Amino acid sequence: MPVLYSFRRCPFAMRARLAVYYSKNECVIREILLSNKPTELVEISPKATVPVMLLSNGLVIEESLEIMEWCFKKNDPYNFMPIYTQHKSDIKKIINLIDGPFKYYLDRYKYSSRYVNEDKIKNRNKACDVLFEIENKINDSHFIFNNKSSYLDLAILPLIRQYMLVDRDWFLTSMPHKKIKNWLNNFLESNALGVVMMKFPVWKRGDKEQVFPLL
Ligand SMILES: N[C@@H](CCC(=O)N[C@@H](CS)C(=O)NCC(=O)O)C(=O)O
Repeated sequence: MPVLYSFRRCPFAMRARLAVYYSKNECVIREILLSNKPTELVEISPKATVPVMLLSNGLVIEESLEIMEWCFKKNDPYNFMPIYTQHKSDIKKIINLIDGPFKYYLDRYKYSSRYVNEDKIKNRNKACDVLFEIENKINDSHFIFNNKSSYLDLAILPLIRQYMLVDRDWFLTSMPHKKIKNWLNNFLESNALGVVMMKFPVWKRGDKEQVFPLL
């Protein structure tokens, strides 16, 4: 079984866990602390960000989007890949908006105390402007492509969820993008989110391996 190094709250690690879940694959999950990374992780991936997936043939995948692709190439019971392949350049553009400018403003909003010269609310509003571009793409079925979750949902909703969590009241009452709210809400209410947010103890060498997902 592949081994997934993960950190529960990390939106990129959530991508990987969602992909394992939606592809009906299985892996061994090793929950880590970013403040105390296990040497086993650093040895296979010196950049040591999570998620990292170690395949049974020894190959190491160090980027969340690549882990997603690996999962769905192996198994794709919900047919995510055909839509992904068909709209690849649009999907990549949206993901780049989220991983680039949106994440930049999100960090300065969420961790405003770490950025002394940055204004929290200004950054919240800038991130909101980025979301406006996505709001316009959501269709009447509350999704971007077709009428069901897609690869794109798994890739970006974990980061939009993080944005919501900084100030849930503001998001629910004053965030202007109504379609984004509905779209996020579908995700928040999904079984998938419950499964991927299950808590596991921090892994250390010698522990019994934990299979993921636990259904
Ligand atoms: N581009 C990477 C980003 C992963 C990332 O930045 N993960 C964060 C946690 S959310 C991390 O591991 N940071 C390293 C650290 O805090 O030491 C991916 O998509 O996998």
